[in-house]
Amino acid sequence: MQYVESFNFNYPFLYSYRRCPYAIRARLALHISNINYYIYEISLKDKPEHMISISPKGTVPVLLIAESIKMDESLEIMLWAFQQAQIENKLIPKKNRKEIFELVHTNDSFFKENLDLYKYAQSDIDKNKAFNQCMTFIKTLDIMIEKNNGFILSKTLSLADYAIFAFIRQFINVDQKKFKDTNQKNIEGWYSIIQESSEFKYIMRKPNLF
Ligand SMILES: N[C@@H](CCC(=O)N[C@@H](CS)C(=O)NCC(=O)O)C(=O)O
Repeated sequence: MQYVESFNFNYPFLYSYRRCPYAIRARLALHISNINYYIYEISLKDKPEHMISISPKGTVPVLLIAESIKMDESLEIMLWAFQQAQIENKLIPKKNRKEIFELVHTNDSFFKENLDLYKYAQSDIDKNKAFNQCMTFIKTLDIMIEKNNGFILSKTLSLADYAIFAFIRQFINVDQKKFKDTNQKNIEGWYSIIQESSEFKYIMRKPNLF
């Protein structure tokens, strides 16, 4: 997969924001599905009029396909990409489907809400409370990774790993030492495998370096 150098409706067009965890999961899915696409890095403070006109809720990622089909939910983009590459059965095995979507839902609701509380807490009490709430989800993942020998649901990556990773990354980066002190060895190993992967490095390249 490559980022397309200049705008061209022959390729899907992605409005993105480099550090946004939703945009990261969409870019990871497009990348591992070998889809070439044009990427437009937005400023959250000055969103393109065209993006708002096609998706008034104003969030990224937004993927446009062939001028007319729009997807403005990161999970929808992931599923579309996996279907194009015919890798849905590998990344969303039937036997784990329910569990995968339940975990991603917990990530996107409970974990994300507490992550925001943790990031923006006004007092140490609030910060610690939110941290501990986040840790309940992290500990669940840690146990699953240990049980499944490497990734959340099996020995290989699934949609759950790709969809959840960037949120855990944000959590760890709020205070790396505080996280390290909790000694979640399995999550640490899982995190470094994805963080160090060529796929993740590629999709995190700064747009002006493409
Ligand atoms: N449910 C959406 C959520 C996307 C989302 O909230 N993205 C954030 C950036 S991380 C955003 O664009 N926020 C709009 C803003 O900050 O103005 C998805 O999964 O794509």
